[in-house]
Amino acid sequence: MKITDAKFAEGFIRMANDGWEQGWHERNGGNLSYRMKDEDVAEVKSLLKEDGPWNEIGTSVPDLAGEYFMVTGSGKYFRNVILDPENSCCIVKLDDKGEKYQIQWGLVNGGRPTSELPSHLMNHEVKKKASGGKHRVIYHAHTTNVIALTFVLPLEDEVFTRELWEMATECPVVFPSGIGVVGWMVPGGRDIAVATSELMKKYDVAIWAHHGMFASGEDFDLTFGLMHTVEKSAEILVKTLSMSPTKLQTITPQNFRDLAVDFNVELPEKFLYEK
Ligand code: 2HA
Ligand code: ZN
Repeated sequence: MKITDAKFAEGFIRMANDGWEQGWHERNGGNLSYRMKDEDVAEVKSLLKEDGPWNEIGTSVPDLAGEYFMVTGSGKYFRNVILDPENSCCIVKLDDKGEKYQIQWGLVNGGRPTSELPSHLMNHEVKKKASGGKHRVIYHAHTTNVIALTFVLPLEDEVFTRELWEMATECPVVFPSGIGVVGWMVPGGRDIAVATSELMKKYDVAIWAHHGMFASGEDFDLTFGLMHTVEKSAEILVKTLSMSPTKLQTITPQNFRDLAVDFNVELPEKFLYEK
């Protein structure tokens, strides 16, 4: 058996390729991580190497101590994941303090896990707690239309959530808790990881102004679907704004309240302001 034959690895590779095909991963843009289940680890354990060096994560995630993650590599291209997964991805184990990682598989030509490892792991730590252990996937993509909107909309959670909810009826059902927004920050470090993971306590989606998006979910389908839904809604908004700065009609706050009842979702009133 090869690691890439394991169901979780197949799902990981397929999702990376789906993102590439959407056009969200120019060059080495974007990154993906999966918090492995005990049964995933058991399935591939005999193929993992436990003698590699331990490296600093750059932040501390004690609630993830000892856990295993499949992640894309720093500087690696999403378009190559499906062709050469062993060179583009890795499996890392965290130490018993949640401060260091060891590469146990992959990155066969050298390299490190994604430059956004601090953000991925801090988001995993927050979402693991908030979801009672259910969330396992963190996905960062350079979604074109969402990025475009960060140049013209106020960088406020309320505005992005409401505008994106309005552009497609399914949106409030797919992301009822809303979307958080981080103003422009230097990527790759602990500060942006802290800011993003704060938002992830409340939301499953965080936008990085002029950069891209983070999404969190229980599995590959739900997390990719979430990213796809938000970006599709942003595309409709970009098209609408390109035709006209004003809408002739839209989904109203009362429409959202009615939808919430029938679809059994809770839509926070802070997003249903009068304009
Ligand atoms: O290049 O997307 O945010 C990977 C990235 C950094
Ligand atoms: Zn990025």
